[in-house]
Amino acid sequence: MKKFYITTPIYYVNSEPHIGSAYTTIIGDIIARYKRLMGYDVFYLTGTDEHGQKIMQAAKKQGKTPQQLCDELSGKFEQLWKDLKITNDYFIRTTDEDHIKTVQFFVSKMLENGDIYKGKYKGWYCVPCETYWSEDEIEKDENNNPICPSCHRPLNFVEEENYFFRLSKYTEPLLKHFKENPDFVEPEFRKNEMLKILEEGLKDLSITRTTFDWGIPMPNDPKHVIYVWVDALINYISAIGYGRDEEIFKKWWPADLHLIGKEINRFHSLIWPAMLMSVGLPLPKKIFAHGWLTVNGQKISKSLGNAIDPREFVKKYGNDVIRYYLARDIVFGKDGDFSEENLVNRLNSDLANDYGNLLHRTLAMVVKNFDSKTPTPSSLNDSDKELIEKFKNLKKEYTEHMESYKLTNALENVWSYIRDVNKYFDENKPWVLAKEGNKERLGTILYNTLEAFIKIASLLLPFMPDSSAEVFRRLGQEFNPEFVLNTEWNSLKSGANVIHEKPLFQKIDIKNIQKV
Ligand code: ME8
Repeated sequence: MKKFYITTPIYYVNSEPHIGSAYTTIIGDIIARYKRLMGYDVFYLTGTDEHGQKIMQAAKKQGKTPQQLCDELSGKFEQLWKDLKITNDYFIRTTDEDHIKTVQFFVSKMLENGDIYKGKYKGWYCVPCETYWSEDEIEKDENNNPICPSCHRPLNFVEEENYFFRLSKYTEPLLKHFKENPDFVEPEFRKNEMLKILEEGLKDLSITRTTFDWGIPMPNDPKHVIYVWVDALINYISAIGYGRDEEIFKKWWPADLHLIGKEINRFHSLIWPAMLMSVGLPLPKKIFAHGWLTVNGQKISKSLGNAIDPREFVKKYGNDVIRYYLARDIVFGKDGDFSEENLVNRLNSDLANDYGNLLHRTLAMVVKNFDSKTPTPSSLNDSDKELIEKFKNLKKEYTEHMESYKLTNALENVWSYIRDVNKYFDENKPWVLAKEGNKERLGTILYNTLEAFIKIASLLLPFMPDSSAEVFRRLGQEFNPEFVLNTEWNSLKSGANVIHEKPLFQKIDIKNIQKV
């Protein structure tokens, strides 16, 4: 069986999860479910990043110990993913005993390989980003104070004796890897940003701190704690048993896809691969850096009060609607705006109108004319054959787009087909055939429409698992991956009992909604 190992970033537990963290985790879930549908053995990993100065400061502010804060918030992330029906196979916490040991094991190997040396760090540090910045990288605010070039918040000056990783040594090997593996980092414009940094040459990286202690002790010198990013990146291999269970580790590593936001690309595409080269491990196959969401045009931030809890949306619209909207409206890879109004428009036009309504009409006719039993098709005419042919094209286009993570395009393909099925239904006028008593032709049209639905619901299963399950139930079918793996037009059993209930999706009048 082919394997697929996919990861999300592990989220900081200094604040509650919001729609941004949910975005990556939902997209990861769509890809994981798609791969399972295609017959892969999938391992989907997510978790929480719990060490470092940022968490320590957040705990202090709330009068808690860092461990208390981590336990509380990590639990909230884990619960949210359950509520959102995320199918992660494991949830890693960097305060797990196994992870701590693995990080020390990994860093010991880097030490043994001569890639770590002691030096003095003098420079800038951004606590919210947990990132070091050199003098030539920083920006200044209107009062000439240094600010972070990534998050634009004030920087701290750090002067400490630290251990350094010889990152500079890996500039050339990384350049070679990028050239030999042109799809290593996607999208292409993000890869080019990384190539630019590589071409300028990497600088050695400070990988320990001594001025606080909320971290994993350096194995050879426990006064130092390991830099939170080094600790965090190792999660991708500690979760699958690196240094503990060779068999499991070999089964899953290298990762097939690290899914991340664009702001942490440098860590994943340059520092992490260099760390892996240092200990002699293969590199992940792909890093995909997606864009950032704004909410109604504004940056997501606690101070703006728009760090919305995804649960509120799910309560109001349902899980599938949020998933569909995020994958359909936010072009994967680009920045995008989360707007409740656009979400309602998608719900009304794509889901209620194009998709749910046709199923509703078809099932009503099966109930009325065939005693709620799936009819038996008879000979096919040109319009039937065209519908079948179009499905074969859809399957091909959908798969190509899903394999290259063009999720928006894959959904556009499915909706173009849904509109074709609507057209097929309307042009064949089954209501006229019913009136004329032409059961043979009527049965064929209804069968073909339902068969199209079982295939559409299967292709939509990764995006909208609940409504797809509902379509199978209403068509009296147990889900079977063959519905889509096989392009033959005979998935539906004639005579199966169908169920006609309220439409799958209810339209909402945007004027009447109280915005979340
Ligand atoms: O960076 N739009 O954790 P983090 C889209 N612990 N995605 C967003 C987003 C937004 N507005 N806001 C957050 C860290 N994200 C580190 C990672 S990995 C070894 C360590 C998503 O809690 C996006 O995936 O700040 C981004 O990369 C991630 O959350 C950052 O989460």
